[in-house]
Amino acid sequence: MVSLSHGARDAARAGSRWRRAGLLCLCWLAGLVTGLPAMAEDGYALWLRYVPLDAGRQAAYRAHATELVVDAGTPTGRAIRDELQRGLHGLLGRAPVPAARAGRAGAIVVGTPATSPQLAALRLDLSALGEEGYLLRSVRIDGRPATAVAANTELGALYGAFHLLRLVQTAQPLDALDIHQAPKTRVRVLNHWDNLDRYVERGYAGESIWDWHKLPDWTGPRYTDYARANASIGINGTVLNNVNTSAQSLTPMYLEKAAALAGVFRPYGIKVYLSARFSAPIEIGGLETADPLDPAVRAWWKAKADEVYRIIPGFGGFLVKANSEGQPGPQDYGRSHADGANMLAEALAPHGGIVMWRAFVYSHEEPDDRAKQAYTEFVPHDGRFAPNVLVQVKNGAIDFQPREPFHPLFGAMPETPLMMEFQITKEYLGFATHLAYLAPMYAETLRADTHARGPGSTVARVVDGSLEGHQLTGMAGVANIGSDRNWSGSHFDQANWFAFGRLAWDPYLDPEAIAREWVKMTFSTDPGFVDPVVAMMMGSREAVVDYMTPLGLHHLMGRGHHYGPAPWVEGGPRADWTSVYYHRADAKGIGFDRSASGSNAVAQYAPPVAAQFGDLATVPEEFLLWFHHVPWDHRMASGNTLWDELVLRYGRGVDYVAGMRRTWDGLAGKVDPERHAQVAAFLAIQEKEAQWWRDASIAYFQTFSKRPLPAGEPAPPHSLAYYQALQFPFAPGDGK
Ligand code: GCV
Repeated sequence: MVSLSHGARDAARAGSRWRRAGLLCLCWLAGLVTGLPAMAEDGYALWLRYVPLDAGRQAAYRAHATELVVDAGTPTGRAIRDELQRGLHGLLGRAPVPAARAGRAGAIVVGTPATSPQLAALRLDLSALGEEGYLLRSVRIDGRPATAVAANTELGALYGAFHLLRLVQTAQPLDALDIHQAPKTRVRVLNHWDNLDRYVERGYAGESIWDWHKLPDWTGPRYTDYARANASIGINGTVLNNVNTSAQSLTPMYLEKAAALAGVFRPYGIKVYLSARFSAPIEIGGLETADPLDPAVRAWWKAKADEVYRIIPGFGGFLVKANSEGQPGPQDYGRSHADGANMLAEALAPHGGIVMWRAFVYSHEEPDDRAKQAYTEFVPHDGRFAPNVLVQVKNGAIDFQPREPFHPLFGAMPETPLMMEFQITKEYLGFATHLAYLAPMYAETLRADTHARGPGSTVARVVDGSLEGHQLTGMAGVANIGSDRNWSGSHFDQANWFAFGRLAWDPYLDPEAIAREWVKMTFSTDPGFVDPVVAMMMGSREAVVDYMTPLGLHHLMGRGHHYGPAPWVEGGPRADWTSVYYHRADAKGIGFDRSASGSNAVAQYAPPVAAQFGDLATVPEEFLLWFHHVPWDHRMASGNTLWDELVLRYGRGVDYVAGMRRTWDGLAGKVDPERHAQVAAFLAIQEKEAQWWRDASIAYFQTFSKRPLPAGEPAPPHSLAYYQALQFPFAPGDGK
């Protein structure tokens, strides 16, 4: 390394300061000329950038934003006023004038009939909007055109205000508005897998944003921005701590800290929830047992719930991971999940709180196929859960793989409200550096037909309660948020947070439409940018499936940290934490036989689905190796053998990433250089790692198939031993 003297270093620093200053000036000038913002774009503003529109659009929208009438006498009212002022000022270069009553053409009137006499006088029909819905309507007030943002509650009005801003951000007309919106699920929560030491399990965006040490006295502006971002997409709850939790989170000291966060979030309609450790009565309560049927344990939880509500008014409830991956739970005492959940539900019920009881359970002592265990444990308890319990079910039966068939619990517990758990953080899809837009994956599950009550019994209808008439409904997303300046570890991962919120609000939304909104709000409304970027996003998750786990393969990543390919993982404490358990490759073929001749996991689905998945002739190819052990020479729909198809799919995934790089490189002039550079660098990492996945996987599986690669497919550049020897002791996000 070249070493510099102090003097030389100072001179170099001064030189680089001048260079930086020059660069800033240039950026500023470039901003003036191009209309792009002169400030460095670091992604902090998310999709709430509010940068100036072009002059023509500004003029058109200003006519609809002359005055702002909103009762700012409450914290939520102030949040509405501030957001609209800030947003419209940013977008239009001029904020609407605050007014007590609409008196000019082009006023925006926001509120409820109770807070706004002018809205009340319009006699709008708000009856179908519930507590969180809103109406955006072009109206006339005293003969002058105005825009009404009306709701039954201030929170509904806040959601409506964000919708109005979204319309402007995405260049939609405001002339003839008549938009009714109400969320289709009730509990729309982020699950933070954040520990009290700020380590984030499966987190790839830096340390936790919760600065527990400085709470409750310091609540920095980032918490408000977190609340704004979530409210803008309809998220109304956050579970602050990891499901693998410490009982410390329930001590008064930490409750006070959580209360400070709840205070910041409250005006934005975001409730605070906590993960509760089932053995807390022992660890912080001094009891000798946590048996849910023990009266002293029940009394302890009742007192704890009372205390939590005293400290955190409006608290949402508890999330529980029990008897899963070593966590304590009711089965430690021979009790059921329902016994455990109902004990907590009873403690929370007087306060209106809920329990989100996770169905992510499996045990290495249980020899049955891991994919079957949740169903086996939960279905017998259908109808036994208290009314304020939601059973929280991951989208698939294994664990957030790049592709899984829908979880067989959906449709199988008609008497129990089931909430969806999606993973936003990309534990199994390349961490933060791979560009994978997840809405198509979420939608694929939501649109899947369980056939529980005949055709059309989609997972979305289970989740929104319409299939069985449940009122308590919800969706959880495992957050990808950390203290990185851009929140999510990469610019494109912000899209997954956004899409989760939009789909939790309305599980029937179109992933492409969501992507289009997000790109316009986050980057640019230029169709020359939006169209190629949306197209690239839409295929990006399928590309990950191709280069990591094509044709229904799953769980083939590095042990523990889950980084990179490792289909050779075997041995260790439990078979269901190895790759060989899942792919079962041998001289004959590859895949997990879950048909009637194998584990018969297919039988957990309704008969038409079981028949489709269970038959090699009808199973969709994307789930082929999930459900069947298939000979290497099996003929695929393409006419290729299975082996050739597998190799080609790996390559197809790599090629897609190369294509994304080309697309992105070609967009250099259409996006700020800061974000362009980071995305470009991450795409280069992704291409390198996609190639690694392809090469390592092919090198390994070829030892079983013993077949040549299809013509033109390059051999892996290294030996299998080379890939197997790679170690990543410090890969981020590993469980602790
Ligand atoms: C929070 C997977 C992850 C774990 C996670 C677990 C869960 O196993 O690898 O880190 O633990 O899922 O969802 O509980």
